[in-house]
Parts: sequence; C-alpha cells; structure tokens
Amino acid sequence: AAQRIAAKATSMAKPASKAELQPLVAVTMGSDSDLPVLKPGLALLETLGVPYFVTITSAHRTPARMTDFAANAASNGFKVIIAAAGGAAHLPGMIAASTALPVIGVPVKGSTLDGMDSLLSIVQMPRGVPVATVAINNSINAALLAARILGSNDVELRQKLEKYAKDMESEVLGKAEKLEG
Ligand code: RP5
Repeated sequence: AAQRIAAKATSMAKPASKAELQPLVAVTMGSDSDLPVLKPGLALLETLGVPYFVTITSAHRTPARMTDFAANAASNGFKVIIAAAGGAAHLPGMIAASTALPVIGVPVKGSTLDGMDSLLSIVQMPRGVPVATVAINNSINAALLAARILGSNDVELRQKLEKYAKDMESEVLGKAEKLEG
C-alpha cells in the first residue's frame, strides 16, 4: 500500500501547472462524502501553486491504510497533512499519532450536531500529539495554514500569501466604502 500511495502521489498530484512537481501537501478525508467541504481548499492550493495529493483514508473503515499513509507520509515527500473528517472524527488525531509531520484537522459538519461532534473530536487531542484544528468546514483556512507552514521556507509562496491578505483587505475596504456611500 505504501508503494501504491507513493505512485499515486505522483500520478494524482494536482500542481497548478507543472505536473512533475512533488506533492508537498497530502490531503486526506474519512469518506468521499467529505470531498465537497474540501473542494474550496483544494482550489486554493491550486491557485497558490502548491502541489498536493488527495486521497481517502478512514480511521474506522480502513485503519491499516490510514496508518500506512501516515507512517510513510514523510518518506513520500509530503511536508504537511490536511485531514478532514466528520462525526467521531478520529482521522486527524490518529494520523498525527503516526507521523511527526504537521497535521491540520478540518472538522466536517455532519447531518446532526452541527459539526460540534467533529470539532471536539479533532481539537481535544491529548498532550503530546498536536493537531492544528481549523473551524468547522473551513478547508480554506486549512489550505492557507498549510501554505503558511510551507511558506516559512519559501519566499515566493509567502509573497503570494501576503497578496492574498492584501486582496482580502481591499475587498472589505471596497465594500465598506460602498456601504458608507
Ligand atoms: C466520517 O464519517 C467521515 O469523515 C464522514 O464525515 C462521516 C460520514 O461518512 P459517510 O457515512 O458519509 O461515508 O468517517
């Protein structure tokens, strides 16, 4: 399975333009039903030119695959992992238990409990096993945080993030001006 993930990591990488790039962010989810929540974050990674690999590893339905994925993530060349899950959302924490790479958890809102179950499952990690938890369904912030981690060692990426913040500021200022008349 490790080789399969490594091979797919190359074939399924979705860099903005350069297909040969090593994926730096591994994005995984507990179920394909989580994919719609992750889509905006994946699109942002593409916009930022951050090559990523996307897959499904369920903590409960495919525990061996999940552990294999996490344990081999660093040797597969990934630098950051984004893990999304809903309900009893053990995936990000279990991945963090099997790798020393930074893990960003995205709590996915399910059909009941408004995502509070996912949020608490992901954020309440025991001391020693950190997961950086973003807001419920906020894959945009997961992508931005992953990019910031990579950007700490990549000036060009950091400049793109600075531009992202500037654009956001201009947008809000424009709206405020319009509202004020
Ligand atoms: C979790 O259970 C998944 O992350 C998903 O959010 C939730 C429901 O999964 P499905 O029943 O839709 O496959 O493991």
